[in-house]
Amino acid sequence: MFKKVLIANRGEIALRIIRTCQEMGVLTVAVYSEADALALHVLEADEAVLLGKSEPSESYLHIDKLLAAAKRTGAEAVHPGYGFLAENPDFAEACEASGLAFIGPPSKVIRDLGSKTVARRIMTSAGVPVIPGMLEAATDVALLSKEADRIGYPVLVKAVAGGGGKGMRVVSRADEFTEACLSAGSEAEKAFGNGALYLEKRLESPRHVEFQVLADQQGHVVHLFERECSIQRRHQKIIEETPSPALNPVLREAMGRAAVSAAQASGYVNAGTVEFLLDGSGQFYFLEVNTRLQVEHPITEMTTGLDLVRQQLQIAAGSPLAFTQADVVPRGHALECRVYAEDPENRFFPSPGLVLLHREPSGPGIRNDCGIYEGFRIPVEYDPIISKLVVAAGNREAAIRRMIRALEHYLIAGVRTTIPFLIDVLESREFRRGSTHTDFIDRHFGEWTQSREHGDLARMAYVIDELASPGRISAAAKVAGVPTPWQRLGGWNL
Ligand code: MV4
Repeated sequence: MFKKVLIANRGEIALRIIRTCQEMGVLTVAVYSEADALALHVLEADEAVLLGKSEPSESYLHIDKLLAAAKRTGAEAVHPGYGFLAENPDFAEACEASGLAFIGPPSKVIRDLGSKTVARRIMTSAGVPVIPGMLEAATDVALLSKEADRIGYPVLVKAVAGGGGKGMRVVSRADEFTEACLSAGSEAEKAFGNGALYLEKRLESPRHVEFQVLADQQGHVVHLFERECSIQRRHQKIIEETPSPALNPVLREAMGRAAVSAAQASGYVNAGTVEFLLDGSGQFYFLEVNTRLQVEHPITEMTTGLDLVRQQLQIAAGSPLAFTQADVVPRGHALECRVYAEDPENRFFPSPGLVLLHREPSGPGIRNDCGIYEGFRIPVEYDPIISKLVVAAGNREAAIRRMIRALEHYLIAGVRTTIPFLIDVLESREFRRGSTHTDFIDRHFGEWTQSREHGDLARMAYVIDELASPGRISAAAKVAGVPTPWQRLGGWNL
């Protein structure tokens, strides 16, 4: 095993990686920008190296500075986390070239799968169903237009270098096609330095279901079942869960096999995620492969009992997987809510700033992956994530109740948070029914304003009570004239 690992990231994911390293007896090197001098990942790592100014380009995205930090501290491996350079093939290649183990797939695999058309060709050859559409990139609008007629409207114009919705346009009619290609192409050129496009048939109101895979250097591949990620807003996931309420055992088996085939066909190594779209008729289609550890990986850890970061380190160090597919038996149900310093009443506008009070929920089946602390100033320069609140319970309904209870007991003052919004979504009839589609938030929560029960006034009453007499929310509920969380839930029998 590596003696020392550099973590090329910040916040909750850097801390998450440090914790596993500590359990494995691996020394850690944190890197940080001027804005993060007092961040938890810096305080918790064995060593920390200042990269430079707060702009990502001067710090967490600066490849040469990261390599120099690894060299200076004698780190043998680099974990990129998610975001920043995690899926940048040039970074992985630079690590490989300087003798550092990149804790992720080989740079060639990142590059192949980063091109959506290359990925679609690989999956087509492997017999993995792909959404009807093009297999070659194009820039010529006349050619693209001919393809659109062949595929049939509505079509989606997508960026070859894209992913996550950037450079993507829905086109319903031929007379809107040219305009959509021009704007998608220039957006893609700006975002990725590559304006090439391709087309897919547009699926209507699909679900997003992704499979976690692990592949070792010896060629073994297993999947760790799925995550349902349909509850999104502008391509930002908000709530994730496993198992997906949309799958039955037969479909799960077929999609799991397809995910393993996808990994094998691309020469995958390390942890990855195969994304699928699922249509109303139960047909699934390959969407893309995320070649990183994902934000939502903890729900898979909760139901499988595996530590994905430990698996990643062992694979990168050359160990074969210590289990087979038959050994992976998921149990119960897990949910993740992304708690952000954002104002859900003002189009989720970032609300960074000083955290005046931070009391985390605890109890059976609760995990909070958090990168901040009371007194920390959430910087304006980065994603304003506070934490990922994760719960596990015996079944979906018990997990939802546990999550609502945990969110009610998560007290934060000083910044606006998404907590009141999350509670309303979890309490909604549509979510309870498991009717999770990619247009769920637009359809049911497009115009959200805080409710009396979960709004800032009720929550602030809890905060005041917590300060006066820690641990007692019920008195505060009385003051605010609202029922306590447990009164509304009506008990939680598991
Ligand atoms: C689609 C689609 C419908 N049909 N492709 C959005 C992000 C990008 N990775 C792919 N996306 C979509 N591709 C076809 N052919 C609908 C979406 C989509 C979506 C996908 C997953 C999760 C949330 C989404 C929200 C809106 C649209």
